[in-house]
Amino acid sequence: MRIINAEFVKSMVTVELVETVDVPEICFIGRSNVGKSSMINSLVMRKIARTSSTPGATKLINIFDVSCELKGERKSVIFSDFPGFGFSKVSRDVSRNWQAMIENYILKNPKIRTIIWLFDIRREIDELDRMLIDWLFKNNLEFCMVLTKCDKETQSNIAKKKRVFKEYLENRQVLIYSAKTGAGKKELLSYMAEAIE
Ligand SMILES: Nc1nc2c(ncn2[C@@H]2O[C@H](COP(=O)(O)OP(=O)(O)O)[C@@H](O)[C@H]2O)c(=O)[nH]1
Ligand SMILES: [Mg+2]
Repeated sequence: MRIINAEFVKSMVTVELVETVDVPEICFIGRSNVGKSSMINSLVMRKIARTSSTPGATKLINIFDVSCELKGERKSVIFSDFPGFGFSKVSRDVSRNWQAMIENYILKNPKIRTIIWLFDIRREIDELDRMLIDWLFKNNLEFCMVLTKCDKETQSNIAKKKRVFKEYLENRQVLIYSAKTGAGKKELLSYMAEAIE
């Protein structure tokens, strides 16, 4: 899959769904500051998503229309950049709202082909992550864990962490990514191509 162009469409608060018919969608979720916006920018090779070193900056779902070439054909895909969850400064209520928002949005949107779950490679899985994993499994949602900022780890640590997380996720695929070096981009694009085919 090759990305040709990408445009920002809109920001949404909640249940309002993207009205475009028959366009497959890929969601990007994960903690604040994990690198969601940076990943989108690096995938589309344009600065369309706002990045920030201040955690919790994105409070809306940002929708991008991405056009790509897949097996010689031009296709449209929606990328949706979700607000981060689990930031310690947000109150319990905000966390609950976030949960209600993604639950609503994801469960009511049949066009979603997969969820890219970004996870900072330097972190460990905590209770909030476990809740997310349970929710993904319980609802039979297609997802892929992507270990971000892998430029911050040694090759041997990367391999070790990939193995541990993979085992934890009942042998699902775990990918790595660096928006800084482009590591893992090819593999992530192939995974996404498979998901939208
Ligand atoms: N070293 C490194 N830093 C990154 C990477 N991706 C994002 N960052 C940094 O992490 C911070 C948060 O990134 P951002 O994309 O805004 O995260 P978001 O809140 O998940 O959208 C920014 O300071 C980025 O420059 C990466 O792959 N490697
Ligand atoms: Mg962001």
